This record gives sequence, C-alpha cells and structure tokens, in this order.
Amino acid sequence: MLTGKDAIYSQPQAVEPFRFDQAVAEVFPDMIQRSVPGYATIIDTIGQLVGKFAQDDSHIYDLGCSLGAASLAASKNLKAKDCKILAVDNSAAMVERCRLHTKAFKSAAPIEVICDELQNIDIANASVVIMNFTLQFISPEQRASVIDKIYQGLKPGGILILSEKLRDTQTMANEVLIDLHHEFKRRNGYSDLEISQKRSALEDVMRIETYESHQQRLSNSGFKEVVQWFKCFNFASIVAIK
Ligand code: GEK
Repeated sequence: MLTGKDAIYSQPQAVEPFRFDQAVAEVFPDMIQRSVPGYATIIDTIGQLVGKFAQDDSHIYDLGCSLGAASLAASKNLKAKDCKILAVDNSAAMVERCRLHTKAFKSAAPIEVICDELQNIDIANASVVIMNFTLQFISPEQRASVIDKIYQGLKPGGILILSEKLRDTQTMANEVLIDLHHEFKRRNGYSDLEISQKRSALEDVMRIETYESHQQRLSNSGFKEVVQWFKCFNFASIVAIK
C-alpha cells in the first residue's frame, strides 16, 4: 500500500474545513504518527486490551476505523474464539484503503469494513468497542446517544476504549499543553504554517471537551468504572468497563 508524507498544509492556502478525503487517506499513517503523541503506544495497548477483554462469540467494533490500525491490533492480539471485528468509517476514501489493508492481513477473526455513519450502526453482542480519536468529530449533541448506544450493546464485563484530544478547564495549564503539543509537531517536521493552518481547518470540525465531561457522560450511561490509562499533553485514552 502506497502511503505518502503529509504536506497538505505546507503551502499558504485559503483553509477549508478539514475533511477525511482522498488526499488525507493517502497520507494518514504519516499524519497521525506525527500529530498524535503516543499513537503507536495507544494502538499497541488497544491490542493488549482486546486480548484481555474480548469474549468468545462476541463482536469487536472499531468506530471511526480510518485505515484499520486498531482493528489490525485487535486481530493480532485476539485470544477469544469465534469473534467478528466490525470496522466502521463514513469516509469512502478511508474505507477503500482500510479494505485493502485488512484483506492483505491474515486475520484471526473476520474483519467486516462498513462505510457508514457510526450513528447508524447497531451495536450488539459487543465485548470491546474502540473509538480511537473519533468521538471528537461527532457533533456534541449526538455524543450522549452514541455512548448510550455503545453501553447498551456491550455485554457485562465489556469495555469501551475511548481516546480523545482534551481541553483543560485551567486556562494557563491548557496553554502549556497546547504549546507542548505544537512543539511535538515541530519536532516531527511540521512548520509553524502547517501547524496553524491545520488548527484553523479543524476548528469547527473537531470539538474537544474536558476529561470531566467525558467521565460524566460515561457514568451517566451506566459504565461502572472509568479509568484514564494514557495521557500525554492534551491527548488521553480511557477504558470504561460495563
Ligand atoms: C485510528 N481510529 O487510526 N461515522 C463514522 N466515522 C467517522 C464519523 C462518523 N460520523 N466522523 C468521523 N469519522 C483511527 C483514527 S481518525 C482521528 C481515527 C484523527 C471518521 C473519519 O472519517 C476518520 O477516519 C476517523 O473518524 C477519525 O486508530 O484523524 O484525528
């Protein structure tokens, strides 16, 4: 599979709202590695969690799967029998490439790649649901019903792995985290122009919340225990246990 280097915002441009289109799908592995601190660790740990929590005869959902990195990590670590992995994304360009990635891989469980809004997907018989940096792209008004639906579709003892970019309620502390993230991107070769144009492109598309709002929403849905297992700058990953 050909994947390139992300240079989408390297030239000055009239910045349009960010979309997961063909140009983004082509450079996505490079883009996410250079933009999300700890991405490789998070994918690796999602695999470990699937190894521990997937139950026999159940479904594993990867909502907002992009090119299928989390689904592949799930498949590599799966010990439970007769599971099915359902990978969902609403970007046709992502789904097309995800199908190629997952087909090329000899998976322990069938991986079905679905092109649809995750809001339209029924969640049933699930032992693990993964939302790795996806909920932040769902409109805030729809988030509670998405989390409720996931909770309802999980089996007892099942988990939701939720990774998100966060906002801190403390103004100065929030700025510290944003600066550290921008420095992380600079060190990974992004210019100040790329960082600021990407920031503008994402402004209305990615609506980030505080850790406390996520925690509250998860416990409102009924999750028994919620733990932040990863945090680096303003990026976190949470495990919520039913
Ligand atoms: C990874 N999880 O590599 N329905 C389905 N998919 C959606 C929706 C929606 N309503 N909205 C956005 N997406 C991946 C990375 S990227 C995160 C996830 C990022 C999809 C969108 O098309 C994109 O592929 C993905 O969610 C978010 O582990 O780029 O910051």
